[in-house]
Amino acid sequence: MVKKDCIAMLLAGGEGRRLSPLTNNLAKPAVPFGGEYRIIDFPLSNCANSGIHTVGVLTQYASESLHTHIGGGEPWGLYGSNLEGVSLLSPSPEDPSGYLGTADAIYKNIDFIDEHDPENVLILSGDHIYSMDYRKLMETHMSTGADATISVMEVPWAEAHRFGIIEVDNDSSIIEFIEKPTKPQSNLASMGIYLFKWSYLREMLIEDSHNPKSSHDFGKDLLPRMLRLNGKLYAHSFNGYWRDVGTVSSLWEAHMDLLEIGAEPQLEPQPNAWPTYSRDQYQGGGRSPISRTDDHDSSLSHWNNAVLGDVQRTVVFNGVQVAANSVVKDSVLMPNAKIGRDAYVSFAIIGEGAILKEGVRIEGSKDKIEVIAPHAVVEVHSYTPTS
Ligand code: ADQ
Ligand code: ADP
Repeated sequence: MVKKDCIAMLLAGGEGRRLSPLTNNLAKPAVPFGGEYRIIDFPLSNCANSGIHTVGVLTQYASESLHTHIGGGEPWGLYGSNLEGVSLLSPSPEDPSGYLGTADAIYKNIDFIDEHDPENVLILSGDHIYSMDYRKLMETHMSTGADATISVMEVPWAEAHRFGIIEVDNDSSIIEFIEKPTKPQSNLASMGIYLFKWSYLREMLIEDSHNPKSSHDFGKDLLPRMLRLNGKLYAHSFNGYWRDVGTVSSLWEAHMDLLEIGAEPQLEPQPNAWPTYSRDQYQGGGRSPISRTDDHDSSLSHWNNAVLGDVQRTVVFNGVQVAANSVVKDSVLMPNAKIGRDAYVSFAIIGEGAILKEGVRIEGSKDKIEVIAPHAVVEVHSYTPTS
């Protein structure tokens, strides 16, 4: 067998508590995004576009939602023999503890990776919105001869505490890594996208598995341990659009970015050369790329909608209904959401299939985005805003 340069392992098993109630019955990577996508479409499309044809997807929490969406990998062109395409990797039923942390999820799939015998393993997250050519990360990794290369970018200082924070030397070698520091000393954040030499990662995973004090997480345990042992860790700077959408406000903001003139071309730098694939467009028989409608302060409209009310600065998914005489502003209407007559919605995410009855008023603010759970039925008198 020819040794592969690289396979990808996509972490998609986290509970996504910070996205609750959108993740009550749904894995975070399966949460709808951008009118017709689900979050995981972005890393999967990046793999396909970067020529990475073997992708293991590690699922655990609400795994059925992801398995249904990913299926055999056809929408992304990621299917084929048993050594190519997408493989859905859930914890073995004989393993009652499941995947304890992100590193444990990879550790428990060492056999799967060994079967492919790759030189390098790319570790990805299922909760990021971005377009990225992983081949550029690979170039950095090969040119430094690193054991591990971490993709990094500067984030706003106010957000830095949400990320793994990195300090680098002049030559981009990493000298410090602190997971989610309360007082960040730098705003250079790990994007949670790692490229490892497989022989190196394999050894470190086995060592970590014997450590009873470890939570078996890349950010909390593996990366700091690698630095302590003088591993050769380098940073690769990414300059494009990238957002971690693991919280309600970041998910809302990434949707508003789609509506901003300028952000969209960044997200899809060359729509034809770097398409984002999804199951909906695959089954719907055609691609309707992320697009803006200019009639209403740039809201996004997609097929099968019936929008009669006044909708402004809002991302509208497939199958949405907005009845006459209602107002929706600065919001996200997820698939098949229904807004009744005389309703008023602002700064809110209305979950998939949720129904707002006549006259309901949901009023969030920039600092407090209101969320209506998927499939909730909200009546005028039953709704209390979250405090
Ligand atoms: P977080 O985003 O907080 O930080 P987390 O959400 O826990 O990391 O996990 C990342 C991915 O792994 C998610 O896609 C999640 O679904 C998945 N996952 C979590 N636990 C899992 C498990 N037990 N089994 C399988 N999959 C699991 C991470 C890094 C930070 C970095 C940010 C960037 O730890 O250092 O800055 O990502 O977004
Ligand atoms: P504009 O786009 O100029 O802000 P709108 O007609 O969208 O005008 O809304 C004006 C204000 O009226 C809003 O800020 C809101 O407080 C109120 N409003 C509009 N529609 C409704 C509604 N259906 N129910 C309650 N209040 C509403």
